[in-house]
Amino acid sequence: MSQVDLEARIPNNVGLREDKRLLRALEKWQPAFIDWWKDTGPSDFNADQIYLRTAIGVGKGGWAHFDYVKMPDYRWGIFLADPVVDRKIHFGDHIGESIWNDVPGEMRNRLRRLIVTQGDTEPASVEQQRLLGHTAPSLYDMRSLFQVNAEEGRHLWAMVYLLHSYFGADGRDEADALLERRSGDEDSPRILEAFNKPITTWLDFFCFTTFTDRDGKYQLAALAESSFDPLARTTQFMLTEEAYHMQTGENGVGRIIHRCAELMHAGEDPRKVGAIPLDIVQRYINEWASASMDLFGGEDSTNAAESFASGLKGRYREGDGIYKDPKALEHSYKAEVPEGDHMVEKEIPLRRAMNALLLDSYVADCQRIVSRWNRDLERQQIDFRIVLPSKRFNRHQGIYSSACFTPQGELVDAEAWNSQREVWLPSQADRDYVESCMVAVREPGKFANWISPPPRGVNDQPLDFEFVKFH
Ligand code: BYC
Ligand code: FE
Ligand code: FE
Repeated sequence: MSQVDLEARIPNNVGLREDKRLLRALEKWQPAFIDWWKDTGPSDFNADQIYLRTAIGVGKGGWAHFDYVKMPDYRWGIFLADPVVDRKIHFGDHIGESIWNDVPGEMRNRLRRLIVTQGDTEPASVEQQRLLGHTAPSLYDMRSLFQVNAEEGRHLWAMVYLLHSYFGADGRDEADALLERRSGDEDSPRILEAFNKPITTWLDFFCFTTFTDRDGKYQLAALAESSFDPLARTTQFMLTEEAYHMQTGENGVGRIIHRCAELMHAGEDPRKVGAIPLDIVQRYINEWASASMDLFGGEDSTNAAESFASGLKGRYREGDGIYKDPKALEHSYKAEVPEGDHMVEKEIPLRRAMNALLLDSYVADCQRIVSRWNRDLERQQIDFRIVLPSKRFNRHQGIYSSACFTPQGELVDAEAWNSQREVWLPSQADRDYVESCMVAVREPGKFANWISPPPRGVNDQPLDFEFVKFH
C-alpha cells in the first residue's frame, strides 16, 4: 500500500516531497484556498471545534479518523487510491492498450474540461450551504454539514492536484478560476445549473445531499473507469467519502418524513407544531431530483460519445465486465422523445447515449431510496407515498427540455403545466413555511421538532455527544 505523508503541509500519498515544482505550485494555491474557505465557506463557525473525520490513509478504515478540529485547520490532503498493476484500457477505441499516466495531447482539452467541471461543483456546494450552520436542528446535524463541507473542499483539492500536475500553466489558471467563480453570481456563476441554486433550508440540504451528491457518485464512478489513471485513482478515493454525503441526505429526508408521520399518527397537524408536511417534502424532492437529473447532460450527446470513445469516461461499473459490447458500437438506445403534441420513438447510437445510460442507473438508485422512505410510511400506517418524479419532469437539459411533462411523465401543454406548478414544485408559501421551521438547536442530544433523531451518533458516539464545541 502507498505511503501517506501526514507530516507534510499538504498531507498526501502522491510523493509531493519529491516533486518540488508541484509542491511549490500547490503551496502557493493553498493560502488562496484558505482565504476562499474563510470568505465563502461555513459562515461564523471557523473558531469552533468540530468532531470531524479526516482522511489519514487510503486503506480500509484508514481514511476514517475522528477528532476535534477547527475547520480552517482541517488537513485537506491529496489522496489517490492505490494503482492496479498492469491496468489496461477496458472500453472505447483504445481498448487493450496500456492506461495513460500522462495526458495524450489530443485529449487535453476534453479532459481538462471534465476535470474543471467536476472540480467546480465541489466549492460551489460549500458556497450554497454557507449559512446552514446557523439553523442546524442539532449538534449532530451541524457536524454532518461541516463534515460534508470539509470533504467537498478536499474534493476540490483532488481536482486541483490533477490540474497542477498534468496541465501546466493552463491548469494553474483553471485552479485559480475555481476559487473565483461563485455559486449564483450573475457575472461569474458556477458551471452547472444545480450548483447555482440557493440552498436556504435544511430540507434543501438533505434533498441536495440525497439527489445532487448522488449525481456526484455516478459521475465519479464514470470517471473512475478513466484510461487516464491519475483521474481514475483520484475519483476512486473520492467515492469513499461521497457515501457519507448521500447517507446524510437519505437519513435526513427519512428523519423528516418519519417525524411528520409520527405526528400524523398521533393525530397532530404537522403544520401546527412546526413540522414539515409530506406534500411539501414531495415538492422539494421534485425540485432537487429534476435539477440533479439535468446534471447528467443531454441524453443524446456527442460530447458523451467522444468522452467514451477516447476512454476518458466509462459507463457505470464498466470495469466489472457487465457490458457485452465494451466499444459500444453495435447497439442503440431507444428513447421516447416529444414531437409536437405526442411522443415518438428515437434510436440513439449507444455511444451518444452514454449520459442517458448513466442517468438510468442513477434513477434506479434514487428509486431504491424513495422505496425505503415509503416502507417507513407504511410501517407507521400513513397512506401518503413519496414518488420519484419521472426523468421527463421539469428538465432544462436534454431531450425532454423542449416540452412540458407532469411528474408522472405525461406530455402536457405549457398552460396546463403552469397551472399545476405550485402543486408540483415548492411555492413561495412553502419556502416561507419551511424557513419558519428552521430554528437552531444547540443543546447536545436535542433535536428540532421537525426532524427525528437518528438511531445513533456518528462514529458510535451517543446522541448527546458534544459534536460541536463552541469557542
Ligand atoms: N447545467 O453534450 P451535453 C458532484 C452543458 S456532482 C449547465 O448535453 P455533456 C457534487 C454542457 O457542459 C458531479 N450546463 O452534455 C455533487 C455542454 O456545454 P458546452 C459533477 C450543462 O457535456 C454535490 C452543453 O450543455 N461532475 O460531484 O456530455 C456536491 C451540452 O452538453 C448542464 C461532473 O459533472 C447543466 N446541468 O455532459 C458536490 C463530471 N448539462 O461544452 C459535488 C464532469 C450540460 O457545449 N462533467 N450542460 O459548452 C461531465 O461529465 C459533463 O460535463 C456533464 C455534461 C455530464 C456535466
Ligand atoms: Fe464531492
Ligand atoms: Fe459530496
